[in-house]
Amino acid sequence: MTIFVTGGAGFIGANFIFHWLAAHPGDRVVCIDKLTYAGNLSTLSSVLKNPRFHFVKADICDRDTLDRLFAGECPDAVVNFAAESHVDRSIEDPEVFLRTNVMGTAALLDACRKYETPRFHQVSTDEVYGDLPLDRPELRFTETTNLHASSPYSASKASADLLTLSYCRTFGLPATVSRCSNNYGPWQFPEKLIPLMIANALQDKPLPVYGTGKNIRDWLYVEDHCRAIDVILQKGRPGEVYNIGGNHEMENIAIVKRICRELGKPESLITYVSDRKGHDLRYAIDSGKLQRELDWMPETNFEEGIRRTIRWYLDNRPWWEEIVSGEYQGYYEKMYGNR
Ligand code: NAD
Ligand code: TDX
Repeated sequence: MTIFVTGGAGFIGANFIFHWLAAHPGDRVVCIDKLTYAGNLSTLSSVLKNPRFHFVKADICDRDTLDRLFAGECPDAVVNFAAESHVDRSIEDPEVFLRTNVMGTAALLDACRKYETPRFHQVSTDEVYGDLPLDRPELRFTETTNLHASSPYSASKASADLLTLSYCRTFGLPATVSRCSNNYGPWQFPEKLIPLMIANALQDKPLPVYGTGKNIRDWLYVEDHCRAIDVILQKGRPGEVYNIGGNHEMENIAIVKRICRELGKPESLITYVSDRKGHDLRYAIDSGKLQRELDWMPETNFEEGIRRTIRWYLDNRPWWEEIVSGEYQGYYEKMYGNR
């Protein structure tokens, strides 16, 4: 079969492409990516010559190009990873989040409708549920928790989820949605917490922790997320939402200290900076439905995953050094210069 993977030059999409090509030796993967600041073709260099892989530089909002691609390839499934994905950027400038995350998803859904694509999967996030208080550890998000987005990013993702489910109900498009907790692992852009702290620590730069550092995230190794999407594509029921989580909650400050310890760097590098606006306190995912119905479990525990991730950033310095020395430097100055 042929599967379209949008946003495959980004962090999770690229890991998903590696997973799919290895796990499904009979399948073709077509990656559609606009190569924004977050997309990096060098990430895909190991598969660019694979005859079962094809890369197309295109914007998911470009309906004419989508029409051509769908007509030419008739995909058996579409997995939509393409998105503006960084909360801090959405606070600076929400518009592109609405364009890509909402209008782009709508364009893909219309193409799937027109070409009767047998399966569409929307990759979403636990952030659509808003946050949980820090003093109620027993609470967790289930698939029936109300949507309560806090940032323009999460509001745009919630809109895309609703659109996807509406196309299933109204037009009978066989679509599923997954909402995952925070991912970490190889190839993550160093604007996100874990790779940013690793890259800064390796350069002996300050480690900027927002607010008190007591905000909690639930961490999942990226390969486990990819396996979850794989089982949802194979066995998930159209019209359903599936939560995906690592069952590993940690305070941000504990993560940063863990990275210092692993790299042998002093905790004196940690610098508390002003908080993110509207900063969500705690995310915690109940992924019982996915475990019960589709027999999925996370396989990589945090200790193993973080060691593997740190090792990867040590072994792949040119990949992230090129990013932190280029255009991204302007972003870093803007976001952290006077914080
Ligand atoms: P990323 O920012 O690393 O990658 C996004 C990719 O999408 C990039 O390659 C970029 O070039 C591409 N893209 C952006 N706009 C595009 C457009 N208009 N047309 C085509 N391509 C476009 O993001 P990520 O962390 O890999 O996240 C992937 C998906 O998973 C997103 O939808 C995100 O909301 C979701 N998600 C991420 C996490 C996480 O922890 N990173 C957790 C849950 C869900
Ligand atoms: O420099 C930093 N200092 C800091 O304290 C950065 C970049 C982050 N943080 C904090 C903010 C959050 O509480 O760390 C936590 C994690 O931040 P991010 O890596 O920006 O992730 P988050 O905002 O939790 O969102 C992520 O998970 C859900 C992804 O970026 C989203 O795409 C996904 O949907």
